[in-house]
Amino acid sequence: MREFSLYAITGEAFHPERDLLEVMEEAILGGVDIIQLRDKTSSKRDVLQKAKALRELTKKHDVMFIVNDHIDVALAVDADGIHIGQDDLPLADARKIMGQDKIIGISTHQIEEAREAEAGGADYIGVGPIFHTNSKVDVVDPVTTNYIEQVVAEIKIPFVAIGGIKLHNVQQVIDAGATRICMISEIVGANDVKGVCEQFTSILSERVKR
Ligand code: 3NM
Repeated sequence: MREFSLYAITGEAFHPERDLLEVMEEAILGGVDIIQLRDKTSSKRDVLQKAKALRELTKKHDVMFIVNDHIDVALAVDADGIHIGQDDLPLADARKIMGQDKIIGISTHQIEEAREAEAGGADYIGVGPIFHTNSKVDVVDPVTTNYIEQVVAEIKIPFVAIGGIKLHNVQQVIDAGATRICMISEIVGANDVKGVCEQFTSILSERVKR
C-alpha cells in the first residue's frame, strides 16, 4: 500500500451540525492521507451513499479510501480497501473476496493478534486503544504505549496507533515508535478541522526528519 501517516475515521456524532463531506474535505486539506468511512448505525443503503460520495472526494484529492466492515460497499464503490475488527469476517475470507490488490487493515489489541494479522497477509494493523476512548463501544481497556513498543520490536507490516490520541498526548505515541496515527474525535470533532490536521501533520513530519 502507499505510504501514509495521518489517518482520519469518520464520526458524524462528533459534528451533528456539519456535513460529512465538508468535514472530511477539511481534514484532507489539512494533510490527512487516508480516510475510513465508519458507520455502525446507518442502513446499508445510507452507508453506500456516503461511501460513493467519499470515494469521489478522495479520488479528487488523491488520498486513500477505506470502508469499515462493509465489504460489499467497499467493492461497489471501488474503495482502496477495508478495515475489519477481530469479530468481523476472518482475514482469509476477506482476502478471497477483496482480491490481492486491495488493502485489508485489521484492528489488534494484543501482540498475538498482531502476529496473526501479519502472518495472514494483512496490509496494515490498528494498534490500540492506546488511551481511553469514548468513540468505540465495547472497546477493550487501554493497551498503553507498551503495546506500540511490542509491535515496533516484532511486527514488520505498517501499523497505525489509535484510541484516545489527542494533540496533547501524541508525543507519547511518537516517542513509543509510532509513525502513523489514526483518530476520530480529535479530528472530526474539532472546531478547526483543517488547523488540527495541519498541527498533526507538522508534528509527524518533524519526527520523520529527526
Ligand atoms: N478503534 P478516538 S479505538 C475506532 O483500539 C477505534 O481498535 C480502536 O476514536 C481500537 O480517536 C477507536 O476518538 C476509536 O479515540 C478511536
